[in-house]
Amino acid sequence: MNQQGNEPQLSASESTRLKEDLEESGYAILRNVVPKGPLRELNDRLIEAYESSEKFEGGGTIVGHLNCFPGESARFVYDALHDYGIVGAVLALREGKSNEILSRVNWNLPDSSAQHYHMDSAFANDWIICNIAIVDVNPENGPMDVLPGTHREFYPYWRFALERKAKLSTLLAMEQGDVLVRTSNLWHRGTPNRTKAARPLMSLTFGEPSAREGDPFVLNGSGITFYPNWYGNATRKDILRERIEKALPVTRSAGRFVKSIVRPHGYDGY
Ligand SMILES: O=C(O)CCC(=O)C(=O)O
Ligand SMILES: [Fe+2]
Repeated sequence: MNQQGNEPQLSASESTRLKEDLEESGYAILRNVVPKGPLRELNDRLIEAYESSEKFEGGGTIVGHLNCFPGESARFVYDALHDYGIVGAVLALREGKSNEILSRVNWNLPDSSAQHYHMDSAFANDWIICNIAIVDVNPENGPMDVLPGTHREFYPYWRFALERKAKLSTLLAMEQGDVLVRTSNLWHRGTPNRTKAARPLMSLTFGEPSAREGDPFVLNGSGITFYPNWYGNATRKDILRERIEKALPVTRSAGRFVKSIVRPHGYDGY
């Protein structure tokens, strides 16, 4: 991607608000950035691709959260963020750091469960995520739940739990075309989708370590590919684990709690 030269910029007031909100809360929402018509078409394409894709067992299908590379069909979203000045603002915030881009969609299936709260990164190696609402996101179809301010210091899981950080729970309603800009150090989770339609939420990440140089919209071919979110699906054990955690989410939190004490990872994410 061409990230050099004079990028379009946000207005001075939007730029100040973005910086302040990111610092204070760990996220900011910019409204009505991406045009709705092309987003509707993108959603239609995603639905079509999902219906015709080969289904796998486990790999997030039990808890109801999948990932997807949207390929070429999502390039216009990057262009809209670029033209609005969001790309320029993110690059300015990350001056001197790596800014390779990854483009994905979080595909929250009907009847999904809540994810566990997590950060997307290791604390010391943060990046920026722009989440774009491909459809309206409301309390029914699985809004993202964020815990404002939790990006400011590192919480090992035992502290996260004992200090009851989950009380900060804030469900982010978004309209189609809105953009959530957040730091990867902000604790958050996906929530249950109680509707009959999947809820797609796009993400463009800047500086994620697994991102490779080159065009993020031709990654894995330029088509649409669905793949597992967190849970593996290589073995029966992976699938069993996902079933158990769906039925009894406390098994995961208890495991994380103990692990964060006996085997602290320092600044690791998840
Ligand atoms: O789909 C969402 O709302 C959030 C998903 C997420 O945070 C993740 O998979 O890391
Ligand atoms: Fe996440």
